Amino acid sequence: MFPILVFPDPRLRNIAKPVSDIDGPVIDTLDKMLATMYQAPGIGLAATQVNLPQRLVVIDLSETQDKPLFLINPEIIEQHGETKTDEGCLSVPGFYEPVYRAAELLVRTQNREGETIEFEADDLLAVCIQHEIDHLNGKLFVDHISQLKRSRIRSQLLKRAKKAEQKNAK
Ligand code: QAP
Ligand code: CO
Repeated sequence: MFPILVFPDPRLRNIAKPVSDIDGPVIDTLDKMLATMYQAPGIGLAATQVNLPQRLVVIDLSETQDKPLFLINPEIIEQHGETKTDEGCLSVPGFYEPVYRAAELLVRTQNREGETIEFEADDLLAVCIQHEIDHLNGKLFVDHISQLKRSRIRSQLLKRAKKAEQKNAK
């Protein structure tokens, strides 16, 4: 399992680099990311969140944690409409805020087998893909909400981190 970075950790601002070879080490990273996400539990995790600046995403929207999607170098090539969803993030634990996103996407990505595929996404999957690609670009859902809400979330998470640190020092 990987430790997950928490906002406002500056490493969440790293821009991830394209993955050139989909080989054993990349598959191992994807599997470890999936285990980290399932354990949390969450529905989406980008490599940036575990301090790996590579363009890798895992998503599983199923309740049974048995329908994983692996996205390598994902790109949105078309987007349509608008939708508003309450979003959360494993890197912003305990906070949920509404975010506007495109409602429908055409996505191009490589899969675990290294094939380039295209597919359409809507509903929660479309929202999740936009949220995860944001991570690869150093962006967080809190960048889409008001500055006031973002700064409140930042102070609360810093306060929580300091309390945890004090506890660990005892
Ligand atoms: C991104 O988020 C997402 O605050 C994935 O205490 C979320 O898996 C896309 C989580 C919503 C679209 C809609 C959050 C777990 C998990 C928390 C997640 C928490 C524990 C978030
Ligand atoms: Co997130």
